[in-house]
Amino acid sequence: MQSLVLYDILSELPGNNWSPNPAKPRFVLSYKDLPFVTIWVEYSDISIAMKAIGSKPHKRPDGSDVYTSPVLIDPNTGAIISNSFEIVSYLEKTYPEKPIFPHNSEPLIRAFESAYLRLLQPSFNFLFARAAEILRPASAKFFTKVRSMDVPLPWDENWDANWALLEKGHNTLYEWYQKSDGKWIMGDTFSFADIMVACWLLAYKRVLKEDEWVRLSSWNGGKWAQVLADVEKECNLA
Ligand SMILES: N[C@@H](CCC(=O)N[C@@H](CS)C(=O)NCC(=O)O)C(=O)O
Repeated sequence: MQSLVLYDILSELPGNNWSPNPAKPRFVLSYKDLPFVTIWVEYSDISIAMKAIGSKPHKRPDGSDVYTSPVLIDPNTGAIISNSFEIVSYLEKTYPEKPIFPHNSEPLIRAFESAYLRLLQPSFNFLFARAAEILRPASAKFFTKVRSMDVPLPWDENWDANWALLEKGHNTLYEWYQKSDGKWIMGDTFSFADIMVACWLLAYKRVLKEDEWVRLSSWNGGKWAQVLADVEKECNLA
């Protein structure tokens, strides 16, 4: 089997990893024991790199084309896929061993993603502000320009109120986990829902200041540091 190729985004952090969307296929590839290599792209060069490999553009809210990371190339099938959920869905169909959508749960986990993202939304201003700090200057400038189309500047407004909303969101997520009779969202059955949560937690851990991550990961009795550690272990990334 030839190695799959994952396009991820560079940062100035040791080991690079920070972006939640490329992290999702990375965790899945690793969980499924699939061989892969990573190509690291500057945030400001994503469109150039993705156009060059023939990836399809998506649309920004203003209707303009946007090329995004992650993209996966599978040389075994010739597939070139963008969008993290479409990539993991492809991986599940093409490499069904060690399922991430057990018991036909893909539709429900797609719905879970929307509900979960709504809990995180209030934190995007400070997540974006911190992410801009760990990118190289040209990428930070580009990142600030394009992400401010989603969350208008200034990102340091309502900081404390948004932290409170993020904590409230995690209380809701905690209630969801409490309804499960195992350590995963689907009881004792591991799934992409847990990977998704871990990838966002990883982004917070990598991008936020140390004391900010300590604050977040201590909520709900330390649940969030634990979920991240458990998922990393399950995906052979610990
Ligand atoms: N929903 C998409 C989002 C992908 C996405 O927006 N990626 C960002 C980086 S995390 C990107 O490449 N942005 C480029 C731009 O906005 O110009 C996914 O899950 O893959």
